[in-house]
Amino acid sequence: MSHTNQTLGEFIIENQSSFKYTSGELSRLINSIRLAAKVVNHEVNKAGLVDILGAVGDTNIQGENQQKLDVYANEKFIQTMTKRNIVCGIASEEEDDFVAINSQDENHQNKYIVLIDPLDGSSNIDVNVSVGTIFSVYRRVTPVGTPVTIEDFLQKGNQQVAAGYVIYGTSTMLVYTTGDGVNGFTLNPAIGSFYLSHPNMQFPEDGQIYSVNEGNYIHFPKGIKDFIKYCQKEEEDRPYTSRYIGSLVSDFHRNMIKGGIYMYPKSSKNMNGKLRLLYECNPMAFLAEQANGKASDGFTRIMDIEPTELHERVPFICGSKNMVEKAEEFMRNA
Ligand code: P6P
Repeated sequence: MSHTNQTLGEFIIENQSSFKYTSGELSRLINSIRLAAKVVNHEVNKAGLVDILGAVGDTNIQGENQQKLDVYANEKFIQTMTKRNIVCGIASEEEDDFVAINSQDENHQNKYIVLIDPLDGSSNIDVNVSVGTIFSVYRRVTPVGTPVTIEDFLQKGNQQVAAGYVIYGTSTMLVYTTGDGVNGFTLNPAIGSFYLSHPNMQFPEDGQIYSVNEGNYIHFPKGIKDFIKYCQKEEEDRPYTSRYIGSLVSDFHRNMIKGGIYMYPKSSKNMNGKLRLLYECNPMAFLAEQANGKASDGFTRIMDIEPTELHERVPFICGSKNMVEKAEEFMRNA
């Protein structure tokens, strides 16, 4: 099949057999994420009209309760995945504990679990900056036929079977991997279909962009400070360009296309950094590695970190392989 104008649905069908666990359930799961992405996209794009439609907590002109968009996104993703009767449990940044999905699966036969950040960077919505949804998919490890437990969620990132993000930007894209490379699909809002626009996405091995909140510079470890000064030094292909928009999905997406590094290090203010291991760092690390990039906490591969709790945070360095390795070198030698 010609890949020009291939829809996400056609791509899933064409590539179904290449997925080693192929049984169609993962395809149906990706399809449920596709539906939720379109529903959330519609609401995110209306956000600027909230004054007309009613502020959060009010009832809008349709008489609907105006919800915070991250709460809305959380509900929509959980709802669509539940209805497809594929997952046995979901963990979310918006939920204190994991949500066991038993509604249509009273015999606990479903074998996938999903972890999501339903609307990362949602504080940017008020200033019209792109935001994103991040998702991570595993097979359960406890016996099928029993209720899902926390053990199913505390798996290392190297056990992921799929991961991806939706970026609600100048266009809305779904970018994901099932372990066979990274592909990007752009939504045509006129007809509500995603089209393969970025096949086989790859991080350039080198880049000229570094993304970090330099307002925290004085709180960073010495190795990170040394790497930032390296990026700014007038020599060879430097100084690099600093680009940081406070939205992980957007900074990651730009760096994957152009080459670059994103860092959210630990600091004296955030001893483990800010980003969550299970539903931010692991899925972005899976994508990065599948796109010839790299992701670590400065010393350890992100996907090899043993999780201990659902919402734990880790320092995060991710992007073009040579840039991540240079940052790791400064961290080792600090
Ligand atoms: P800071 C958004 O809240 C987020 O989780 C990421 O998307 C973003 O890169 C980071 O936090 C921004 O955090 O502390 O620099 O504002």
